Amino acid sequence: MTGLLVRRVAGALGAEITGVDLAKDLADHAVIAAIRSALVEHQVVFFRDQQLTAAEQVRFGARFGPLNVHPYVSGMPGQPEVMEIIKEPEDRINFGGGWHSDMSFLEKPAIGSILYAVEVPEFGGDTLFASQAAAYDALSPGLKKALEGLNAVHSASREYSSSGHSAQKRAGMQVAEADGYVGEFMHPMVLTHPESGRKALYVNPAFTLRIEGWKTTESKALLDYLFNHCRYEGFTCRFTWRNGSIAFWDNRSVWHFALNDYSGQRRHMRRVTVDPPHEAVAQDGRSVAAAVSATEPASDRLAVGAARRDRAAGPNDGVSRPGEGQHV
Ligand SMILES: O=C(O)CCC(=O)C(=O)O
Ligand SMILES: [Fe+2]
Repeated sequence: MTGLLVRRVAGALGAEITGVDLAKDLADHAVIAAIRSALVEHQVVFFRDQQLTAAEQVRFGARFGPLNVHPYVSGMPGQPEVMEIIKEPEDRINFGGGWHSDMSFLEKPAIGSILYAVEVPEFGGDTLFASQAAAYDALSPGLKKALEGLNAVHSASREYSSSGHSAQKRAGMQVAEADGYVGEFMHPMVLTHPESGRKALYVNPAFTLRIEGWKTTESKALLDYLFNHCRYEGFTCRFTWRNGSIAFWDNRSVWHFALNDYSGQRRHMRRVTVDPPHEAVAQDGRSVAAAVSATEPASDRLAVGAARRDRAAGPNDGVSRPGEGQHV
């Protein structure tokens, strides 16, 4: 037992975790394993009343994998992996104000994002999350089959262009415009989660440009259908921030959307972003499968498996019922 309590907040995704102080050095792998396991199961997990310095947030994030340095958004001085997401009262456009999954425009997209609320507006500024695993599950067997094996092309070119939302000038943030060719990367339209085995749709309106090998018009028709399907209210949950709240989401199966309904007020968040494990490269240059990141002790992985087995076998049958949390 780790003392953690995991309580679901909505039908499709989302759980709040209590009983942990994330500012502590969680050298206790069982706690990290339990958080990782809750994240895999619930796709986004929330924490309240935390007090984290940027360095403590980095230490916590690094327990889940190497941290990403954003190619366009400047990090904090001396801490490039910490992004400050700030909307000043005079700013009109917020950051992340459309459905997306973070960093799908990279060759190796980030697996998780950990967002900490430093200062929230008096009202508004909630974040919406949508389960792309639930969106996939709800498709017909016919469309699921049709999507199998299809790849989509993702790029930062639209969103970070001079007219794109992400690259708009904001008083409190430095965001570079994608200049010239920024790369296009293909990802499967259906991702199988490496830890849960669950399938999820992996396309998003911000960064997915087209379906590989399809005409633009064909591509647009299917992507528009999917984008509309994927944001169905029944696949979502909504998080109302307080100072000290944290959301940790799995970009492989979750879209999110930062609401921009607090004009004239300030909102200040801090994010660290978890990359997939770096691939170890053997002496002959081939990549070594099942690479374990430098920041993730091998025992973490074993502990995750063990935590899952314990849950399945223990007095808790793993099924949470309304009003009941799961002690893990
Ligand atoms: O500010 C938010 O609620 C989310 C912004 C966003 O898209 C992100 O941090 O990835
Ligand atoms: Fe985002």
